[in-house]
Amino acid sequence: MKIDAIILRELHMPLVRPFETSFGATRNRRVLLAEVQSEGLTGWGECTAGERPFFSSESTDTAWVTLLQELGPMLAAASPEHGGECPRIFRRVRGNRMAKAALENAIWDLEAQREGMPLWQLIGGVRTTIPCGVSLGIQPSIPELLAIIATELAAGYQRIKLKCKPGWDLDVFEQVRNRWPEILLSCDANSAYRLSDTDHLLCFDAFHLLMIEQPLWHDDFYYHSMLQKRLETPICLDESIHNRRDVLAATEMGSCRIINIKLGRVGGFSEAIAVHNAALERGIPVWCGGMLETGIGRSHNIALSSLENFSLPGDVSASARYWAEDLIDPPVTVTSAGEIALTAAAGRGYEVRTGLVERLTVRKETVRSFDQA
Ligand code: OSB
Ligand code: MG
Repeated sequence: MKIDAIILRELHMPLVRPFETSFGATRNRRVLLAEVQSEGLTGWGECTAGERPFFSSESTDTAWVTLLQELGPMLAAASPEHGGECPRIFRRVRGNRMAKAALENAIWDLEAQREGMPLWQLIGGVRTTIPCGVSLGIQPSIPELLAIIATELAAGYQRIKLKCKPGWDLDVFEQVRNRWPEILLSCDANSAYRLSDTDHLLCFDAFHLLMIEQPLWHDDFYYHSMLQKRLETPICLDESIHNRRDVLAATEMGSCRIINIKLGRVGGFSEAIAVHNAALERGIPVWCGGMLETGIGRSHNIALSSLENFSLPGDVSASARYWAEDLIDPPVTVTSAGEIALTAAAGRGYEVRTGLVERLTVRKETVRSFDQA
């Protein structure tokens, strides 16, 4: 398909409540969207880079420059027929996976629209509903956290994930487990611990967590494998997994028993599917992570979650948990059974509210293709 225009936008959107992890708090999102126009259709992608390079080395600003100067012109010159061609188109650019994913996912969205089929079916999805959990940030106090958990369980969510760090872990798990002995409960440290914390981490086993996500270094497999040997609780890797080869390394070394897949972290649908398939072949269950996306990134996460091996509840939840007004129509809703239903609509399955997008845009630039440059 001929690429007629690639438009980058930065939108400012306040979260309905701040989200705090072991690496910091987010109140206002600087959202980077890619709009790819082709033959009368528009595909949308969202870059999941954070405002600061604290989760990964990318940030809103690094992704903006990379998209505008490198990836955008490469895509404009390529006329891809399929989203799956994007990794080859971008191959000379190292890393910058969240920036790449914004464009690649927009091409998959376009391709699904062109084929008149739902994006989730185009990628080979088989689930018609996906199980949902919530990721709860570090709170000012344990009673405040307990009140939020009660609300989310009443809404139907199937799994509660608690952000943790030294000083916000064992006491929290104990009080949550005292009140809810049976719920699916997990935690996510975002690399807040070191191997020297092993004795402390072994105490997590008492709370029968479904998993502990990324306890150690963001770029590590080896020390996680040493920890997993001693820990009963399954380790789930998030930050460490960037591609299919990482799945092979992590599973061969025994670094984890579960994998979190994020479209941005692995560079888009092609690699996310490859990671999914590699995990499936090795008997490793996966689930879809979240990066505080707007409805655009969320719609892509929903499509991804329809693949066979997404057997555990993900961090993909309702629009209203993040935004007063989401960028899509209808907003994402979750049933009282804690599920999101896939729809039969072509493409991403949710209309983009272009008027609202325009109103929230603070920066907008059109990619200049190489032949114009
Ligand atoms: O580690 O999964 C993470 C948010 C920002 C950065 C990293 C993570 C998260 C979340 C939020 O856990 C998931 C969501 O609700 O979108
Ligand atoms: Mg995580």
